Amino acid sequence: MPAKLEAGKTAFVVKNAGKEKHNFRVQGDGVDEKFLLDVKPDDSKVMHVNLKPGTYQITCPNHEDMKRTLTVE
Ligand SMILES: [Cu+2]
Repeated sequence: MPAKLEAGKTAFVVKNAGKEKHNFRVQGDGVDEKFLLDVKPDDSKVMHVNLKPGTYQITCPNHEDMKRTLTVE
């Protein structure tokens, strides 16, 4: 996924190409979204969010080492 995005409505298409269940959490600036159910291997889900300019943390709640910082401009 990109490290930077334009502010506004965004759709994250989250594809699980691994062998374990993953989730996708976006946190920051009043936003805290994740999938109700994990994304299974070989499955994909779409998350629609409206992001204001700021810094967001992207994490997988199932795996502590999976994190990214997203900058929205
Ligand atoms: Cu994970």
